[in-house]
Formats: sequence, C-alpha cells, structure tokens
Amino acid sequence: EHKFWATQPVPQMGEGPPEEDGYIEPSRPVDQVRQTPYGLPNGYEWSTLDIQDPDQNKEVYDILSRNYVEDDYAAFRFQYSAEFLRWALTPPGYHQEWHIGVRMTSNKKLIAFISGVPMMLRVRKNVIPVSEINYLCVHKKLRSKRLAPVLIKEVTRQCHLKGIFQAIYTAGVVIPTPVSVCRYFHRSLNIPKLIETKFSYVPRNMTLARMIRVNKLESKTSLPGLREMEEKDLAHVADLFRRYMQRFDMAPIMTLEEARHNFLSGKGTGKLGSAGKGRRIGQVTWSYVVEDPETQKITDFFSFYSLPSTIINDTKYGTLEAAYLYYYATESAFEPVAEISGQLKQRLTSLIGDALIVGNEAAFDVFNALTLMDNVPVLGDLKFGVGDGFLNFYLYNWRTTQLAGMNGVDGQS
Ligand code: YNC
Ligand code: MG
Repeated sequence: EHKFWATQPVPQMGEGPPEEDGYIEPSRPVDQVRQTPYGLPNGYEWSTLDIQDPDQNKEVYDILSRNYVEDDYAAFRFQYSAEFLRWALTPPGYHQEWHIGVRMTSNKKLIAFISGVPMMLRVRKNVIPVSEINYLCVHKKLRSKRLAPVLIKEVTRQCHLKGIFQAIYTAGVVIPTPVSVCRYFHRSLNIPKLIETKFSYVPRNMTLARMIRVNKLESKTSLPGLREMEEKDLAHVADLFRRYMQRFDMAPIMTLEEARHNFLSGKGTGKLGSAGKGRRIGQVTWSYVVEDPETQKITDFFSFYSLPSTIINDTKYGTLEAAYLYYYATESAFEPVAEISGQLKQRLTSLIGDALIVGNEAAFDVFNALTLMDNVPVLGDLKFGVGDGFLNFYLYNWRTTQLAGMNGVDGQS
C-alpha cells in the first residue's frame, strides 16, 4: 500500500494507541548518521538554497507558484510570496542545510524542493525539539517517479546531522498516520469576486445582493484598545501566548526571539501598498494586541498571514487574496468562570471578529481558519462556512494517542 511510508518510523495504519508517548526509533550520535547524500537519478543534483539571496528566493517562489498545492478541482493553487517564503524559512536558529533543492545538472533549473525549520514542540507532557517540514514540491512533469521519498530521506538525514530526530508536518493527503485532522473554514469578504471566480456560489433561496448584505462587516474594530502589535508588546504577547497554549495537547513553545520573528518580522516595509488601505509593501503577517485602556495591560492578541492563491483559469483577477488566521490568545481564558461556551467564547468572537475587520480593510477576499485551537465554537457566529479541504497533522518518529480534534499548532500550509 505505502511502499515508502511502511519503511519509516511513523505509526502504521491501524496500529492502535500506544501505551505511552515516546519515540519509535532512538536518536543516534551524529557520527552514526549517514554522511553522504542519497543518490538522485542521473542528470539531477542536490542544491542547498540560500533563501536570503534574492535570486534563489525567486527560484523557490517560481517552482512553488507553478507546481505547489492545488485544490481538488485544479481551480486554485497556493501562491506563497517570495517574502512569505523568506519569513517562513528563516526563524531563529534556522539551518540553510534544511532548505534542499534538486536541480537538473544540464541547465541548473530547480525541479524539486523540500524544507525544514527548527522549533520546540510540546506534545502533551513532552517538549521535543523538532523540525517542521514544509514546501515539499516536485515539478509537475516529474511526478510519480518516486522522487518525493528521496527528498524526504535527504531532509531527514540533514535533520539527523543536526541532532534532530523528530518532525512535524501537515498535508492534504492521508498517509500513515495522522495525529490530528482539521478542516478549513472560509469567511467571505469580497463576495462579488468570490462568486465571479467560482470560489463561492450564490446558494438557492439567496440573491447576490442579500449575500453581500449578510456578510457586510463594520469598518471599525469593536474592542477598545485594539491596535497593531509593536516591539514593546513582545514580552507580554509571548507570555500570554505561552499561557494560552497550555490549553492544547500539542503546541509550539516560542522563545522571545521566535515570537518576535513570527509576530513582528513579517510586517513589511514602512510604506502602505496599493493593494489595500491596511496593507504594507511586502507584508506577510498582521499582529494586533488589545491594550486595556484602563490598566494599559495587554489582554489579548491575534495574528493572521497573507497567502494568496492563483486562480488557475482566470484572466481578470489572477489571484485570490486570502488571509489565514494564525495564533491568538486572551486573558479571558483564565477568568474563574471562563469555559468555552461563556465568557471566553464571547471574547474570542469579538477578537476574531476584529481580525475579520482588519483583514477586510486590508483588501483580502476571504479569511480562512482551521478547526484548531478554540476556533470551532466561534466560526459559526462569525459566518465562516465549512470548506472542502482537510489538513492532516503528522509527527515523525513520535507516538502519541490521537489528539482530540483541536490542537494549538498552526503550520503555514
Ligand atoms: C506528502 N504530501 O504517499 P508511499 S505537504 C508525504 N507528504 O509514498 P512520488 C507524500 N508523503 O505512499 P509525486 C506526500 N505526497 O508509496 C506524496 N507522498 O509510501 C508520498 N505535489 O512519491 C506518497 N506538496 O515522488 C508515496 O510522488 C510517495 O511525484 C510517492 O511527489 C509528491 O510539504 C509531491 O502537494 C507531493 O509536488 C512532491 O505530488 C508532488 O507525486 C507535488 O512518486 C504538489 O510519496 C505539492 C504538494 C506537499 C505539501 C508538505 C509536507 C511534506 C512532509 C513530508 C514528510 C516529512 C517527514 C519528516 C522528515 C524529517 C524527519 C526528521 C527528523
Ligand atoms: Mg516523482
């Protein structure tokens, strides 16, 4: 069935829950790790990518924008921007050796890619240094030739060489064995464009005009004290984030530097772009805090990122501008009577509702979210509709019992 995955240290399908969480195969000292790259077919060669170099950054952007993930109907394809890729691949402590390309020997054209970045992950009680694997891509003309397993083995070897033996990754496909499965939800912002591009349809018993009216958002955010996050907020946000993530069975652990990278470094240049009022040139992430007007304390924060999709057979628009809900946290989770049905749900509805307003003002067409963290209870009230995409979460070389629907990890895929 799965010729490759059957050979890997991952839980095999139907294995049943483990008695205890832990590794599948033990870590090895670096000198017992294979020292030479895996073999590629004749005519192809390995190439480490320097994502900080504008030309190589553009090469990765080019291969992904033409060959990366599409929806089931080949109507939309992720179009990660060059700035996004640079942001995603250069967190504190990143290794250039984990940004792995395959080139054609003849003309040096990049035809495949895979990447990893280091992070600390908590899975239930265990805190594990992992690599987060993403952007696995093989050129469309070279599919089904078993290149993907070679890329995966090579990135695994490079992780081992840095003393990392566990990984986390997400994929639309089901392989052995998901630790958790999430669904995509979509909140329509620019209804006419979503209908024209066939991202959405006018349901029976609905008119376009009514659909626009029903989904209309305020232009001003609702929470007093909401403002863009700044450097001075970093320690407060990082602390609030750390405490909030304890609600979930699986979540990243971020140093201050990692929080700075994830929430502040993607805000683009000083200049506002032409795309929308609330958007800077090269802006990848949006991070907002609520500073209590009375106490000046940071009580909440939210973040989202920009990930457009190419509209494959469309000449008028070219791209669908999508915002994706990223991390958030609120002090109201720690109030004495906050369970997800009461006070906390209300607060999150306001907070994520304000994220929708900010996203709408920044000219996004749609706001997406997954069924993770505390999203599920608020999606309905905020007029998110269920999508047809699933995202499966995987751990490499780690056994744990299935995570209940929601977790606290939000990889940018
Ligand atoms: C996938 N997405 O099952 P079996 S997500 C993992 N993740 O193996 P071939 C995948 N494995 O079943 P193709 C996979 N897709 O026989 C396929 N596979 O055991 C497995 N698409 O290889 C598949 N990007 O080369 C099968 O297939 C074997 O030419 C078949 O290439 C696959 O980034 C792919 O969706 C995905 O570019 C490269 O279709 C290609 O089809 C493509 O014959 C469009 O491969 C883009 C796309 C995937 C996005 C992602 C996460 C990747 C995680 C990889 C696993 C990491 C493990 C941990 C490593 C570090 C460990 C440490 C420490
Ligand atoms: Mg292949």
